[in-house]
Amino acid sequence: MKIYNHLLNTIKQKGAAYLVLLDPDKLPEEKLQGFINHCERSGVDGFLVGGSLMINGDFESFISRIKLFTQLPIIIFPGSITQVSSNADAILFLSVVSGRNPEHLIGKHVLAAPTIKKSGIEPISTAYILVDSGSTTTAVYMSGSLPIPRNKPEIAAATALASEYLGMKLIYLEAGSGAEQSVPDEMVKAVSEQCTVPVIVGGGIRDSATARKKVECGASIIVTGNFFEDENNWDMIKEFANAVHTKNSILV
Ligand code: 1GP
Repeated sequence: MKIYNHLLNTIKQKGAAYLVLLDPDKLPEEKLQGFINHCERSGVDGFLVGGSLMINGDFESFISRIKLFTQLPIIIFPGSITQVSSNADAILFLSVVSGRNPEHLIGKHVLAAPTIKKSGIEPISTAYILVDSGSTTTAVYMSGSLPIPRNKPEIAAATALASEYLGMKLIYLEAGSGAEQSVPDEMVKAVSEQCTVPVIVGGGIRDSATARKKVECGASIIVTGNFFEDENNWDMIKEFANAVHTKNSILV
């Protein structure tokens, strides 16, 4: 539980943790080192790595390259069962608990578990809750499941609580990468009030004030991906990190 405990400590010390998503299909190889250096200097707490399709290159070498450039935790955020690498530190062992598709609740897990064990990386059991964000996101489409309606925070809260009772260590509220709307504040609040395990919020977060607001509503980990695929935005990573780190923030 090294990485999980590291996340818990970071949350305790900083108020919340800030993770940046690296998608092999969206981040060109030549920009990888520069982006990672930028994130490290700006106070990012770790990287999630994964993608829905993996059209470009191979996952293993992408992870190896990231490892060359950073000491920060590298946590796989798998888009499929092929996204496992011993070069990462941990993997979010995601179950799409918002849906009722058995393949994404347990089926894929049976196939992936032996490979994860062999790789030696730390699996972190995570309840993956897809939330409607105004249009069909890749995550909703690929999982073949319905997201939780935006105006039903009580369903999200009950789903999260059931997941915690089942032993899951993290709750991931996901609006979907590039979502039009982020997870509603009321839903973040309702879920955070029900659960004692950390709540991750991601999808459609494009400004630091929104990131801060999610933390104020109870989120313990904020994830951004899309917004920093544009190099012109890299100077704002620090602003995001400071907004998330409520305990030691010097807001810029
Ligand atoms: C996706 O939550 C992450 O799984 C990040 O979403 O790319 O919209 O920031 P964005």
